[in-house]
Amino acid sequence: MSPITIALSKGRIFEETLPLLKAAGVVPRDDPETSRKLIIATSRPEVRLIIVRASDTPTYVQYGAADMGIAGKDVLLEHGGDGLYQPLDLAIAACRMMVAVPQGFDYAQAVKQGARLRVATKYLQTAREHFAAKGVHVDLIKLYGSMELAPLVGLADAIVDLVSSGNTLKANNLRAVEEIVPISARLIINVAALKLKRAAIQPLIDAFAKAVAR
Ligand code: PRT
Ligand code: MG
Repeated sequence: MSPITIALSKGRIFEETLPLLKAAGVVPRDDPETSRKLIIATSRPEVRLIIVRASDTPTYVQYGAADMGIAGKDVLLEHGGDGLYQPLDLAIAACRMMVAVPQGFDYAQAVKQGARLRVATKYLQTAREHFAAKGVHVDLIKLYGSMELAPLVGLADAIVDLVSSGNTLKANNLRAVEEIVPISARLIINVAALKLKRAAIQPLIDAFAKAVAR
């Protein structure tokens, strides 16, 4: 069997992928939360995992450093998807990408008046497209995390961020005013690897698909 490398980020993607891997007969030999290893062997000698930053997963797969990987739709929208085959919505790590503002800010009114909004986000591409499609004028400010802080200290009028329980917004006196896109994690496959290693990759896709459908 051809060796197969799967790129995953630790945290929720890794945890929620474990049952899918198990359904494919793949059990990691180490836990990335406790081990410092970035390459993890599995119960199947031809399958190994590499642990990457969530936003780097598509890059490893695009260049073939990993044959396949699991990445959030948010990350894929920013990446663009070049060189990636995306056969499966895994329905894990689900959340929504939303526009949020401070409790006291009248977003609908600001939009109606054609105000120019300062929006802080990690998701420049997706935010740019969203506001352009709505005809809302925005100055986007790139942040790498903790977007919720930006409106509280006057850096921005609004943020674009992921929301799952809504607790983070609530704890910071923010409210979601608009959904941009529902998010979940997708299986991504290097297009060339799919052709060259189909015999090894297809059974993994099939096992994941079966586990997702259950
Ligand atoms: O943490 P790091 O900076 O390394 O990278 P990352 O934040 O991109 O990775 P990680 O592991 O946190 O997230 C991986 C993927 O999980 C993301 O790309 C999403 O596709 C998905 N996901 C699902 C989420 C959430 N739910 C989520 N709630 N990613 C982040 N969040 C954050 C959100 O940004 C906000 O700060 O959780 C906070 C909101 O959560 P609630 O429950 O308070 O609403
Ligand atoms: Mg995170």
